Amino acid sequence: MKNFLYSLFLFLIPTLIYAEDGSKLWLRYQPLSAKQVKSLSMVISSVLIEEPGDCTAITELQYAWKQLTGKELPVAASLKDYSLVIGTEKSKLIQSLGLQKELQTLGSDGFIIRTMKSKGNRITVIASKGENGLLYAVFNLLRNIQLYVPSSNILRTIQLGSSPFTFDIKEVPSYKIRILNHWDNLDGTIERGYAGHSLWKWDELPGKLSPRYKEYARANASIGINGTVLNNVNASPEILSNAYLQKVKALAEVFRPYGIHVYLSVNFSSPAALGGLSTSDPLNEGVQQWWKDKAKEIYGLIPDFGGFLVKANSEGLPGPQDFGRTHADGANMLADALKPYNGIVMWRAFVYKSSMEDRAGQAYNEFTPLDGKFRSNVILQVKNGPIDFQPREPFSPLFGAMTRTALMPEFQITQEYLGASNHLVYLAPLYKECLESDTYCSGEGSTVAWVTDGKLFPHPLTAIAGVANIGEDANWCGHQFAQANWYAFGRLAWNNELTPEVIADEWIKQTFNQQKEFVEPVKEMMLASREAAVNYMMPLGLHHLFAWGHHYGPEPWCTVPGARADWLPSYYHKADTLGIGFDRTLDTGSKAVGQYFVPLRNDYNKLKTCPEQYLLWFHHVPWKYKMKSGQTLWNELCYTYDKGVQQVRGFQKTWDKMESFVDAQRFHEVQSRLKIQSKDAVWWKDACLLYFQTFSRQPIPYDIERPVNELDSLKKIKLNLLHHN
Ligand code: BDP
Repeated sequence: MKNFLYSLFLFLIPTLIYAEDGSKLWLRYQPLSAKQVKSLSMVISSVLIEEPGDCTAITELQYAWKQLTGKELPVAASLKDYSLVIGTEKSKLIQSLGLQKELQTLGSDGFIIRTMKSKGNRITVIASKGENGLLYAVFNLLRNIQLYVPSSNILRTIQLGSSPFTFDIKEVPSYKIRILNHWDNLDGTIERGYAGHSLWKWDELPGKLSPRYKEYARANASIGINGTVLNNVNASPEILSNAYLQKVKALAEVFRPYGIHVYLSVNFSSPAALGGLSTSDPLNEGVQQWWKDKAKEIYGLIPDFGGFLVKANSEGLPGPQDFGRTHADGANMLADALKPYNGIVMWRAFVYKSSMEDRAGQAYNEFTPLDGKFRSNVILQVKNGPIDFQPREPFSPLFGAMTRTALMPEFQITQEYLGASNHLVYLAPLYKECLESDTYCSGEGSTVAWVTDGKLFPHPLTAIAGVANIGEDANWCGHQFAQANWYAFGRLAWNNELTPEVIADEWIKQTFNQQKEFVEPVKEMMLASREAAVNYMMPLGLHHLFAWGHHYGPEPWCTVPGARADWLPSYYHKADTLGIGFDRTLDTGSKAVGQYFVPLRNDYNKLKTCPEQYLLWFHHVPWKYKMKSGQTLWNELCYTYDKGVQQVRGFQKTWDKMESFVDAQRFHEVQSRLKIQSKDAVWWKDACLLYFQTFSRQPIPYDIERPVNELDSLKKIKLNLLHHN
């Protein structure tokens, strides 16, 4: 009997330990070993709280400490050896440590974590100007403890710390506003959302508060996100009704202790649609007054409300041009209404008309003439590329082109064009590729990061946005690895110099485990995954080959009677018997290449100097054109698609080997999605190659895997995903 119970116990242990569904994200705080707890106590053994009242930073610290060490950190009444001292510049003790001057340089969110001596005691100080800085510091400290204590037994010298057991960290975020954009509709659906319904339970609010609201705020604060736009950019005027504002207020109250400001997407015709006015013309006084009254109402309810996000005159939405006014007229009117309360307007540059003009060049042509015409509390929100969140795009030429206007990058975290929540695609390399791109607007080194974070042009506003991939699924993001994209966006918004490697390393260790045999191969898989997706979907600069109605699978042949040309793949690939690709060159093409600064303009313009990853973005290239590899374009295309397929097979092999390192649920979830990804990669490869082969009239090189599908049957696939194009 005893033996039986013992084996039952052994059998149950793994299930008990391993019952994980991903809901804790990267905030799992796995217990440290006794040895590690001991070594940690040689650095921090009590906390001296120099912050009056409720302080979220302290609550978070105590919660995590208990998870990590099994007990709370004793609160000290006075300074002792190994005290952790936490306080803002208002604290007498912090002032007495001589940190005040330094704190002035850190802005409201920056912080210091420093080991120092005070009155003979060796202490670690966490100091900042305001409470938010303390929160970010605590999360930083906790991250460092998790990342470094387990591997070294003693706390590694962190950053500038000169001897073991010391901290010397000083951080100031790259962007002042680090914001998520939720494309959540008021009916609970999410545009391009792949993790279930919206987190926001509008029907239950404001009376009932889901516990997940607070969890959401914690997760965001832990990676430095400090703003959230709650509703879809395709905004319903209803969001500004008093009934909805009461609901927004309830959410804002949950988020406030975590330093998260709430913003709303607004519909430009709200004065008419909601207010009953006869017009929404931004130069009409009644309209201006309506927005001023609305701003007053909002700030009366939510004093720290952040401002508005606006999609106007884009994809059928109303905007100032409906009244013969400019984007600047529209944005400035809203900015004036928000100004008395320090609110801002994020005005989207994602604007293109159904016209003969190359879509890639339209936003630039629309906005650059308006440079210098926007109020100081307006910031233009620009998607990373000139088209629309494709697997790979060159950076938008608007970056660097508007030196007198604040510009913020918009990235997509949700995988609209990257396999939704079925494909494992780690997006930090995509974000980083854009941020590191040199615009050359002020000579070499004028990267998108520097153009937008205030280093090059000192705008009062700096911001960065990510379209959220969060829904009500237990694991928040649909795919366990999609959590890494939320994490990576936050970390890069905080520090745009971090590398995808470092971020992946942090995420894996906190989300799964620290074992090298697990961390290294999984990291390698993540780092290769974005390029793999480009390879099996749209290599060599191809873009927008997606199926009509949803953006999941391939449909390069797609035709829809009466559809806008620029919503069809053939507009982008332009395949014919001569070659493939969009000619955007100066002499024979759309001239969009001329929107880039020299030397990019020249490099992109010439076939020989155009980077091959953008080749078919800028050029219509003959099938037999010789690539750098020596292969013809057609063969290179085939090899690259095949490479993408093989890479995903490789990810499957990597992951299958990891079974013993991961809890069963998360292991199987990822495993089954990799199977789908593998099949989808073949689907993409076969669809694109078999279709383009009807133009190239060349064989698929015989040394690669043969197609397993018939073009005719691929053409019949219709997925039942309801979305407009
Ligand atoms: C496209 C999406 C569409 C969005 C639009 C936007 O397909 O659902 O409304 O972008 O960003 O990527 O406004």
